[in-house]
Amino acid sequence: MQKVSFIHAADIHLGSMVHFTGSPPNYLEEKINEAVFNSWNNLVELAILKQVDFILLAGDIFDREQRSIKAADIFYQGINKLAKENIKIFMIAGNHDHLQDYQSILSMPDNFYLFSAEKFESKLLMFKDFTVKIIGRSYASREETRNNLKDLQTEFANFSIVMLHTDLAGQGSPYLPLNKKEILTLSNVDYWALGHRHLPQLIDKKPTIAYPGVLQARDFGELGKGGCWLVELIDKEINKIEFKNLASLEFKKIIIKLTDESDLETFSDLIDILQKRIERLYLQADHNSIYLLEMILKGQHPISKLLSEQGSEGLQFIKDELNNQLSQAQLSVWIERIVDQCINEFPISKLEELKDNNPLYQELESLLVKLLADKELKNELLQEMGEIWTTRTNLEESNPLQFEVDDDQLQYMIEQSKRYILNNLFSGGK
Ligand SMILES: [Mn+2]
Repeated sequence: MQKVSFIHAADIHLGSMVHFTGSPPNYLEEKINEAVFNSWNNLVELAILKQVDFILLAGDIFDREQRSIKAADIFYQGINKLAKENIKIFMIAGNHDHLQDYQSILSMPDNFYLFSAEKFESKLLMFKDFTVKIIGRSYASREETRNNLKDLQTEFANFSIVMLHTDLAGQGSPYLPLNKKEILTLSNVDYWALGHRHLPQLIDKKPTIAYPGVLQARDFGELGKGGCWLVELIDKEINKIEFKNLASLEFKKIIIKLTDESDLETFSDLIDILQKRIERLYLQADHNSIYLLEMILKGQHPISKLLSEQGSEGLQFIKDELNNQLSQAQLSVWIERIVDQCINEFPISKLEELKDNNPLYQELESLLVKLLADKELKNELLQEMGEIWTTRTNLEESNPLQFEVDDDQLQYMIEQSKRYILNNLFSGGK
C-alpha cells in the first residue's frame, strides 16, 4: 500500500494586511498585522507535521506582482524549511502575482518550482507504486484569456492534477474564462487544484474540483476560517480530503435581536447585553484565535429611538466602551463596528392606521416595495444615488473610491429611508 499526501492552498496574498479600524491594544495590533504572514508559517508547520510529499500553490500567493521584500523573505524561509524535509512545492502565479516583468528577488532552492507563463507544463513525480503528474501555467499578465485546454499535455499519469487560477465564470471573465463543464471535458484529470475564489469550496468529488480560499481572511467579505485542503492518496485514489484551518484571526458577524430585551432602557444596559453576547462567544471560541466583530442590532425596541437620535456618535461610544473592557480583560476580541439595523420605533398600531387610511403613506409603501422588485426602477434608483455606488461585487475589481451595494445593502438603505420618512413626516400625527 502506497500513501502519498499533499496540501492544496491558494490566494495567500502575502504582503497584504488584515483591515481594521481604531487602535486595538498593542498585544492585539501586532498579531493582527502579522496574521497573513503567520498563516503561511502555519501552512509550513502543517506540511512538516503531516510530512506531506508536496504542496500546490494555485496563484495569488503574493498580493502584488512586485513582491515586497518582507513577503519574499518570509516565503523563502518557509520554502527553505520545507526543503530540509524534502517537501516539494509547485506554484502557479495568478492575477495578483502574474509574471509580467517578473524577477525573483531571492534564489529559491530546488524543491520549489514556479510554472512558467509561456505554456502548460507538467511535472512527473514517481512514487514507489504509482506516478503523479502536476500540470500548471502561470498568468502572463493581470488578465489571462488563454483558455485553450487543448494545450494541456494529454499524456496523463496514474494520478493527474491540474492547477488553474480561475473564477470558473466562463465566457467573458478576465480570469481564465472557463466553466465547470468545459474543464470536465478533460476526462483524465483526477484533481483540479483551483485558486482565485476567496472562500473554500469542494465543488465536486470525482474528479475533485476544489478551491481552498484564502489562508487568512482580511475583511468582512471573507468570513469564516481560512485554510487549505489536506489530501491523502492511497494507491492512486483519494482516501481523504480534509479542510485545515490555518488562520489566526477570524471575522465574525453577530446579530443581536433586541425585540424581547426587557431590561433595556439606557446605553449602559445595551453595553451589558452586548458584553454578555461577547462572553458567550468567547466561551465557545478557539482561544488561539483573534476575533474581529461586527455587531448588528436588529428587531423592534424602544431603545432604537435613543440610538437613532445619537446616530453614529452613540454607536461609536458604545463600541469604545466595549473595546476598553475587552482590552482590560486582555481578550483577543476587537469590535470593528456596531451597526444599528433596528426597525423604526414607530408604534405598530399607528403604522396599521396609516396603512389603512393614509393615501400618502400607501403610495410610499408601494413605491418602496416596487423599488426592490422592479429591475428598471432599481437601476434608476442606483443612478440617482450617484456614481459613488456600484453594483459590481467582484473582489478583484474593487475600487476604494466606490461603495458596493448588493441587494441586502439596498434593502437596508430603503428600510432606513422609510424609517427616516416615517419619523419626519408622520410622527407628528398629521
Ligand atoms: Mn486571484
